[in-house]
Amino acid sequence: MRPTNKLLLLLVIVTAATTTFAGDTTTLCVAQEHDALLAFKRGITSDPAGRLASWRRGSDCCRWKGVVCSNRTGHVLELHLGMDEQMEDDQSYLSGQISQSLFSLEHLEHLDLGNNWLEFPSGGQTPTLWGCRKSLTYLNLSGISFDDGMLPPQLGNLSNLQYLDLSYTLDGRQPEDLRSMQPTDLPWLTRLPLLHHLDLSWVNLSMVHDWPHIVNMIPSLKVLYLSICKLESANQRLPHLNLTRIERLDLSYNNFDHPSESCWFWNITSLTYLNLQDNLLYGQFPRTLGKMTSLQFFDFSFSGNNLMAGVISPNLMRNLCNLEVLNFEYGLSSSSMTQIYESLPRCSPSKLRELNLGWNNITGTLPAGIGQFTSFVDLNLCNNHLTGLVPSEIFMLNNLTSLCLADNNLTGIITEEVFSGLTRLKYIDLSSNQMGPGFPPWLQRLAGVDYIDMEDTGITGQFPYWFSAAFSLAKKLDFSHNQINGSLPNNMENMSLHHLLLDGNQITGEMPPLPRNLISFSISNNASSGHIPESICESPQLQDMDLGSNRLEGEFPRCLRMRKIKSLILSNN
Ligand SMILES: *[C@@H]1O[C@H](CO)[C@@H](O)[C@H](O)[C@H]1NC(C)=O
Ligand SMILES: *[C@@H]1O[C@H](CO)[C@@H](O)[C@H](O)[C@H]1NC(C)=O
Ligand SMILES: *[C@@H]1O[C@H](CO)[C@@H](O)[C@H](O)[C@H]1NC(C)=O
Ligand SMILES: *[C@@H]1O[C@H](CO)[C@@H](O)[C@H](O)[C@H]1NC(C)=O
Ligand SMILES: *[C@@H]1O[C@H](CO)[C@@H](O)[C@H](O)[C@H]1NC(C)=O
Ligand SMILES: *[C@@H]1O[C@H](CO)[C@@H](O)[C@H](O)[C@H]1NC(C)=O
Ligand SMILES: *[C@@H]1O[C@H](CO)[C@@H](O)[C@H](O)[C@H]1NC(C)=O
Ligand SMILES: *[C@@H]1O[C@H](CO)[C@@H](O)[C@H](O)[C@H]1NC(C)=O
Ligand SMILES: *[C@@H]1O[C@H](CO)[C@@H](O)[C@H](O)[C@H]1NC(C)=O
Ligand SMILES: *[C@@H]1O[C@H](CO)[C@@H](O)[C@H](O)[C@H]1NC(C)=O
Ligand SMILES: *[C@@H]1O[C@H](CO)[C@@H](O)[C@H](O)[C@H]1NC(C)=O
Ligand SMILES: CC(=O)N[C@H]1CO[C@H](CO)[C@@H](O)[C@@H]1O
Repeated sequence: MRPTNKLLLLLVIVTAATTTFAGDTTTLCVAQEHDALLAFKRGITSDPAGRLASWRRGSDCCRWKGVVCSNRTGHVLELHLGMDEQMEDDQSYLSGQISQSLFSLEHLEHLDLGNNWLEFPSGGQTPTLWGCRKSLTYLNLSGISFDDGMLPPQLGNLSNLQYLDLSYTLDGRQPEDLRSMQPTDLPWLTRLPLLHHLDLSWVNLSMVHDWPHIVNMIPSLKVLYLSICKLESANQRLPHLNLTRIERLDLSYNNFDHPSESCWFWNITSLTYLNLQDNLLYGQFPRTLGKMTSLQFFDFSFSGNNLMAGVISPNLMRNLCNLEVLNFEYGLSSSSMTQIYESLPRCSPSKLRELNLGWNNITGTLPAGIGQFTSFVDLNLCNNHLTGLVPSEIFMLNNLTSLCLADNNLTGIITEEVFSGLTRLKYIDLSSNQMGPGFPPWLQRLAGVDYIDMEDTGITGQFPYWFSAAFSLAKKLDFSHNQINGSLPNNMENMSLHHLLLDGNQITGEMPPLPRNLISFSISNNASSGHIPESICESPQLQDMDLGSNRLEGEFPRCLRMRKIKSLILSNN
């Protein structure tokens, strides 16, 4: 070979590997990859936000938006084209077909196309020989549609994959006939030995009966999201559990309809997150739940069928010292407060922030010991059959921001002791209990609360003199359906209130100036009298006002400033 030829050959190789583009000496974009990316761009039929505007022929593709190259070799390593939550407006979706060219990028490690309106090449066109099959570690196709209604088994060739997000890919978009002909099959998943994050949420897996066996053959899994997958059961028997590293398991919104005790996953002590919301599981929880000491989040809400839901055995969760969130809303068969209370974690310090026991027909009284759960931020006991007095220890919950005791048969709060607590409370709902007669004096101590719901709590008598001052910072007050009489306080105008609800009381007298920032005000079914005052024009934000069924007379004042009004009820009967 003559020297000149050799030189020529060398030149060709150099050109192919590191072609640089005119005018820029620091760029490294590889020509083939530049072309592959442009081929992808050609498949995009709509890009209203111009997210690919910088992708121009002849320019350095390493500087294109969303493209990350290796500083050393100039190869494209990452493509960030997913829609993250900040961008979530209809204008920024890419739509079109995903070009096969993308999969020829041999060094691509990270491919994120999540949440765009893109279609994956269908059927025979699905690339088999993925150029990136050795390099890809992260693949996000969330929300992409697979035309033929099937996850391509070729994905099993991506042997270095660690993150795989295929959520919402088969979101009911499969044509009916294909759906029944080609049930989504999963064995290819077991060819991904490094996978630790798998999200198949909202993929119809109703035909994949052996799903626990398949996932059990991916021992590397740390995160498994199978929410809304139409899974029929979770009571398969696994001879041996390989998932010893799994931390997060989301099986919410499936159709498990068997005793919860028979589920296969209770032995996994590495779990920190377990979501079983919205299934039909029922019966006793197994003792092994009590050994899941890493658990931080457990959601069993909206479980069970009409007859049976979860049953907590005594002391069950006592040692779950890492629990932060426990949600049993609509999830327990009628049980007693004592029984549940006894089974809560007893740890020092306690980490339990959120306890939701709403809508469970729980009977009994609130134990004084509740005051030791000083870590509570959100406590929900709404819609149960609790009776008796709320113990004064509730005021020891200094971190509490939200408290719901609505719709029980509670008869008041013990407040003899001096207390300084509930300083962070923002939301309190005591509606449909018996908190009267008389305005409960402890309400004065809820100075920082935004939302106070005291509807239907048996309050009688007049508004106390401290009303406006005590609630000066509140945004919403609901005192409707009580027996409050006398006239409205006449020093309300500087209150911060946005919503004031006083329907169905026995309020009399003329209407004083209202809080200036009011958005909604209702005082229907009372006995307010006189003219509607001009001062109402000083609340320019008013949108909804119900003054119906009172004894008001005259015309509504002509307000130039009240432009936002949407609904105004004045009828007197
Ligand atoms: C490439 O270099 C830039 C700036 O010099 C640096 O911020 C970036 O992290 C480097 N990227 C890689 C993949 O090394
Ligand atoms: C995939 O992309 C979606 C949308 O941007 C995002 O919400 C999700 O967290 C991503 N998945 C992974 C595993 O990073
Ligand atoms: C990729 O996967 C498909 C389907 O599983 C298979 O037929 C094909 O041989 C695989 N190709 C390579 C290169 O592994
Ligand atoms: C889920 O798949 C099954 C079996 O292919 C089918 O009968 C069912 O209609 C599908 N459900 C939805 C909501 O697509
Ligand atoms: C996982 O456990 C099963 C038994 O359930 C066993 O047959 C299989 O070989 C294990 N797989 C891996 C990858 O460890
Ligand atoms: C779970 O643990 C129990 C008791 O330790 C044992 O009998 C059962 O076989 C275990 N199940 C699995 C799937 O490992
Ligand atoms: C609570 O009781 C009502 C009426 O008895 C019943 O309809 C409802 O299903 C019960 N709820 C739970 C969670 O058991
Ligand atoms: C209360 O909240 C603060 C800050 O959020 C936290 O540092 C503190 O540990 C909490 N107290 C308890 C008893 O959990
Ligand atoms: C409260 O008690 C009354 C009478 O004892 C009963 O009729 C009602 O159903 C109870 N309400 C709740 C929410 O438990
Ligand atoms: C208001 O109600 C209280 C308690 O029911 C009653 O004692 C008082 O006489 C009533 N006052 C008026 C003005 O109706
Ligand atoms: C409301 O604020 C204004 C201006 O600061 C003040 O003049 C007025 O006295 C206040 N009204 C009441 C009832 O505190
Ligand atoms: C004085 C008066 O008319 N009060 C009525 C206010 O509304 C409640 C509830 O509808 C009625 O019971 C009162 O009679």
